[in-house]
Amino acid sequence: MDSLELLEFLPNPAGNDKEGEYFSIINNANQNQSLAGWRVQDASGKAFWLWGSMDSGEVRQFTYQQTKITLNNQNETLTLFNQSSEAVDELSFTGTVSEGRVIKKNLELTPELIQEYFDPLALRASASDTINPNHGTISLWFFTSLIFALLATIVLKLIPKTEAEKLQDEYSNF
Ligand SMILES: [Ca+2]
Repeated sequence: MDSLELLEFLPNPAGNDKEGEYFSIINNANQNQSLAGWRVQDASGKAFWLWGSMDSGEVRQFTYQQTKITLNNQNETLTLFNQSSEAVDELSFTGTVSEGRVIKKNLELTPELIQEYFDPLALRASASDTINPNHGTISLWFFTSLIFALLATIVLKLIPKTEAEKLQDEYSNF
């Protein structure tokens, strides 16, 4: 089983993109993993070959200074290939990413969800100079909204029907 995974990347850092862009990789195996022959490729096909090895649980960050891979602020995909050139992991986003937003997998965002939530959030962040982009807060806001929506759905289903609604149901059967 392949043990390395793309953990996150920052395509649009505050300030100079070339100084702040990075992606990071985690070794999820319970043992040391050699990186020889592994590579990360961006949407344009530019590759960065990894080297050395990573301990179990270790996270390693690769900056633009090392990789020379320019991460797109729009529609970027990073793919991790193992030593057999098999694509073992992928991390991507569509649309325009707001400044400071870290792309991660843990919210399991589908392309549809990203389009629905990502672009409005980008607009919201750029609409006011006083807003300091904070991806942690935005993620929390997003997550809280999801939980409230879920709870609301559950509660509505649990509320017993009133007599009026029952009559209405019977009436609609005729
Ligand atoms: Ca960029």
